[in-house]
Amino acid sequence: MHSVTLYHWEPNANSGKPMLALMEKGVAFDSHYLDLLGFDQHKPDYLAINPQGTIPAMVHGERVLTESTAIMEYVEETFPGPRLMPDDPSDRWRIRWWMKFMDQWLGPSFSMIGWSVFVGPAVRGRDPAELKAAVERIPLPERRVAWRKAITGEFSPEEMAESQRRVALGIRMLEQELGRRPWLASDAYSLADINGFNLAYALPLAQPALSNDELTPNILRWLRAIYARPATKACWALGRTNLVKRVTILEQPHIAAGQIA
Ligand SMILES: N[C@@H](CCC(=O)N[C@@H](CS)C(=O)NCC(=O)O)C(=O)O
Repeated sequence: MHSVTLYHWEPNANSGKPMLALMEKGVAFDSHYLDLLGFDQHKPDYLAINPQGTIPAMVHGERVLTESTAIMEYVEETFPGPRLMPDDPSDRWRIRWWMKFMDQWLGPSFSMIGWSVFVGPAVRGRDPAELKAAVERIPLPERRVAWRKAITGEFSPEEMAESQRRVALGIRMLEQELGRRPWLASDAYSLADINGFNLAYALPLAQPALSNDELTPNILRWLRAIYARPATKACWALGRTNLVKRVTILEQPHIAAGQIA
């Protein structure tokens, strides 16, 4: 039994951020896997920890922490191990700039596409009455709306087009920024890279027309460098679904434009 327990789903998006930060720092933790597709996050045991019913949450001693990026910063500041935030104020600003951009603007668009192509189809075939009851138990109204749309496939063409526009713009911005330095926001590996990898690890598979070795060589170099890190390998090994197995696309030495993986 460790002093840290992390409640998480797959090493993906918000769950993967504190998972990977803990592993990079070498912090031992009890892993409590919640099956998001089985609605574990809305069950009373977990709501007692995070009443919002969203994942992840971390318990450190008596303290309960939520919000994945804020948890990563807590992990960085609380535990010894390799630094994931540099000292230089302008680097720290750039790291936080990118994390805010990804959390508030780009991430929700990736998420909408992911929910429409993965989460929705994964649960849609279940008993409708059971699904209706599960959705009614969701505490946050906005999450209830997201689940309803994923289940019924009712993301509107306008909102999907806006998400795709943001993803395309976000890819261009990432490619440009990664042409300036080895890592996303500073010369050393940082929380911004952990955040970005969780969003973009399957980019060449999810957006093959926009991201590949020919169009976005800097993004591909960056993703492969993060995937090669022992902490990333250990973290992704905890994945149980096909969603996170998509990371193995990064084992291909060259992903050509138009390649069907
Ligand atoms: N801002 C929160 C968002 C947490 C969140 O919405 N997590 C998603 C998974 S990536 C979730 O719990 N979805 C389950 C649900 O809505 O039922 C964070 O960064 O931790």
